[in-house]
Amino acid sequence: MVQRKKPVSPTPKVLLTGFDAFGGEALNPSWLAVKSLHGRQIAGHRVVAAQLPTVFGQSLRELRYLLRLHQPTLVVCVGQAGGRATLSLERVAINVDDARIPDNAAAQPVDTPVIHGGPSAYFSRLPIKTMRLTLLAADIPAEVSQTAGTFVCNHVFYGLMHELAHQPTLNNTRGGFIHVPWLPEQGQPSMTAQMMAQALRLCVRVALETPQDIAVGAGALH
Ligand code: PCA
Repeated sequence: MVQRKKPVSPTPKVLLTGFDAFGGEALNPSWLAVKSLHGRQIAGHRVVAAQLPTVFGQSLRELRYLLRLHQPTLVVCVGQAGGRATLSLERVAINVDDARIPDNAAAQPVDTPVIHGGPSAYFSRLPIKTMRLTLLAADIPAEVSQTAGTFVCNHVFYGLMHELAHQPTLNNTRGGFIHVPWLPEQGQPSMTAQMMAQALRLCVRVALETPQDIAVGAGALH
């Protein structure tokens, strides 16, 4: 009798993205942090890390390509928020591009929608309250943020959530956005690269293992 091999189902994937340096800075901690997790296994999933350009439009085209290519079960896009002291678990993406500085292709859109005809906003699909409590319990400063700004990070966050809402193959994919502070060498306030990587690892695990977020106030103590 011919022995048929059982089809091997591929390891499910987590897609993490970071950005290239922008605004005249030499590096972007979001990329360094996600890159350090590339290839790791977390809760039975394999992490794929990719860099997006800090460019309106192009960043979203590359993200859409990555989503089609990897069909991840979880997507966490990460960006730098210089001046913030804690890890920011973003709650909401808005349908506005309004750039304070030019992007890396010298574009500076003002008051334009990310997606014409799209809803005003999307909420994160990540369990941000559970993530925050988990991070605080690990002595990592973290907060729920009510705005991801109106630059390329919000643009990518909004585009991600729009894609998850409209692509039937991504209907069950969870996704959202996290901002990280500067690294110590960029300025203050800051967080070390090691702490950022640990924080993202914990966030990925929580997102994979927490089907339903807990309803606690954004300022609740752990
Ligand atoms: N931070 C910028 C864009 C790229 C990044 O890392 C932002 O917060 O929009």
